[in-house]
Amino acid sequence: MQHQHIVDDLIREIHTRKDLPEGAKTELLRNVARLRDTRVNILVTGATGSGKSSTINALFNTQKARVGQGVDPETMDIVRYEFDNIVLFDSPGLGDGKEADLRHAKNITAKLREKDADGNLLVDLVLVVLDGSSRDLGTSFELINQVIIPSLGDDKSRLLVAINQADMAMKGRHWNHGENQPDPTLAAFLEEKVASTKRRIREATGVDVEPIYYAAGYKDGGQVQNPYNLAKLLVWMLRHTKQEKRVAFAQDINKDSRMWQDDDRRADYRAEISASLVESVIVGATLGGTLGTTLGGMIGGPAGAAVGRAIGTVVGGGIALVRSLFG
Ligand SMILES: Nc1nc2c(ncn2[C@@H]2O[C@H](COP(=O)(O)OP(=O)(O)OP(=O)(O)O)[C@@H](O)[C@H]2O)c(=O)[nH]1
Ligand SMILES: [Mg+2]
Repeated sequence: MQHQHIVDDLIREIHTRKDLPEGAKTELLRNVARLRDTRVNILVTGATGSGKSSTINALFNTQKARVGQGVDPETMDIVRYEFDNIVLFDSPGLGDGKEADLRHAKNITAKLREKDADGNLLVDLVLVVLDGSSRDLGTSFELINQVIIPSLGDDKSRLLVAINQADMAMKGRHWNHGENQPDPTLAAFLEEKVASTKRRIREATGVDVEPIYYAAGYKDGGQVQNPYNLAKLLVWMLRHTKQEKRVAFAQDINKDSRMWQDDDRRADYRAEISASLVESVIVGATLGGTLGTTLGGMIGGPAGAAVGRAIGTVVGGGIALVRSLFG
């Protein structure tokens, strides 16, 4: 399928710059072209009905998801969605009966231990979606504490735990539909859910996670509820992804601004997303700041500073869409 890639915008932008020396242009173009191949692999798991599909649809540009959709050959239960730069594995959690649970646990363990062609762990991030409307999250803690955490290896930072359906946590009460946010009673209830989730994982495994709550939202006939705290979820996902790989999100995230509007306002999540994506592109374009010969020779002097500024503007222009979405 032919469609616009942010790398194409960047390349066009670099070509039109008059203030960049030819050598620098060549080098930037070569580095930027490589960004097209950046892959971030995300495993999404959680109980049936927790909202895995809704979360995927809200976060990403789902018309593309259908294109690459297929069943993972090794694991019949894990559905694979391929976007341009993000690859998603959608796996059932536990709670489907003893036999199915064993199979799911095996599949998840294998996926988390899988290595890519370079010998690195394939899965960059595992997002566990908890159903915030459920009073008994025991099965999800079993999944996290007994299946996922033991399969992560030494680096536990791949794990992200998020409580979905925040709007339904008190059976739909205390949700302010006009403002699309919880009222103070529900917010306090959700905070307690976050704290107890953190506690239950730490007590069982010694691992510290920073859970968040959000709502993926829904469309139900004429009824539409936009997501809540989805930008916060994306911030958390970006923080858990290696900086040089974050650029993958710039290409594939949902470009509908309504998805990113409503959140708890405890931080400027959209500004962080924008800065994080721009930074990631700059790091990629300049090869992690180490730079190649041409650019490297210029950095340090006044010419280097000018090139540095130019790169900033090139990237800013090249991912204008991201900046217009997130400010
Ligand atoms: N009110 C509300 N409903 C939600 C939210 N997220 C998902 N839902 C609803 O919850 C139901 C299940 O959502 P899915 O996204 O299909 O859940 P899933 O985890 O993919 O489920 P399986 O694929 O069956 O394992 C659907 O009816 C969604 O519309 C939310 O944030 N708020
Ligand atoms: Mg689903």
